[in-house]
Amino acid sequence: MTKTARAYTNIALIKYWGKKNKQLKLPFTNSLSLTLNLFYTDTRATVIGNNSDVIYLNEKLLDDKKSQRIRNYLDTVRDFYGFSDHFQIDTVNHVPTSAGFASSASGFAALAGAINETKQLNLDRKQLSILARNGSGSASRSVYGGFVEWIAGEDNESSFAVPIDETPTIDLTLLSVVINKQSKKISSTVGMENSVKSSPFYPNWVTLVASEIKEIKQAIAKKDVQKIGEISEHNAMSMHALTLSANPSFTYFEPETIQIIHLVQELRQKGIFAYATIDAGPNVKILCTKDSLPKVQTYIEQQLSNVTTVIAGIGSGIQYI
Ligand code: 2P0
Repeated sequence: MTKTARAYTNIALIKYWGKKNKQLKLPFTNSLSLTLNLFYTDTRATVIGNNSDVIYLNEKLLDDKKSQRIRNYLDTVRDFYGFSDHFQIDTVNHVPTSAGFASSASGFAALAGAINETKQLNLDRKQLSILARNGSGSASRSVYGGFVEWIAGEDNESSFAVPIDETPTIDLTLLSVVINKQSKKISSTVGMENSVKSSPFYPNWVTLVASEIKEIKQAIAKKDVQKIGEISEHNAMSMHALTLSANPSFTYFEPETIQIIHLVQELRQKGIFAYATIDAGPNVKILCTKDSLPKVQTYIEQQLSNVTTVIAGIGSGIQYI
């Protein structure tokens, strides 16, 4: 029986925000992430006789509209490797109730792994990262565990993730603070496109990321968690400045997002280790140490009644089970 591919989600400490090539998902800048052990996707691909793909998510058949992005991706993969098979895709997201993470990173990494397994493509992890990137940019990084850098590259073959430290022994834990609110969603794809097109600060972002990537890699090598926290928070806030400075302006922040940013600043003033990072949504992820985690969690839960928190550690790269 063909194996199932398992991939974990990742949180970018230096964000990917903007493509220089939309079709190939080539980013303007490198990005750097930490793979998490909290949220993973299991995916199995079975070759079927049909001339269309059939997609099951969490054991439910997806309709044409919901499965379109995955079916388009499978067309790309067929083109890429020159085979014509169609697949039944069985994919299951394992996530603690509403942990505040998007599923595209773990989802497309697991799907790339499943096709690699079923079609016996024998891809090495660089090729697998390239294949995952074609599904979703951030998926390129979920091929590896621990700290991972996605090299922007210039074309399909030169844009892939590389491991920095797959099993780091470092005192870092992530607290995801989930705001229980349905906010109006601007997808990452659209949000980054609008930022590239219309934020006057976009060229500065490209320059900033180049220097912050260098600095955070030095901090990772030295296990300097404070520096990692400082750079990560600054990079996240700078990414969100690109949405606010787009024309028309938009933001992923909800009132509670700002409240949590303030609480994180208050915690630091009390001498408690806490740094915030935020993706294309209202939830806040807080970098903590072993020592600060319970204090941060208690403080946030005391101050804000309408949020839930979930703890994540460091996760591993793609596995076949
Ligand atoms: C990241 N995000 O580096 C950034 C930070 C969200 C904010 O990668 O268009 O779903 O499929 O390549 O990977 C989310 O964007 O976008 C993302 P596509 P993706 O994690």
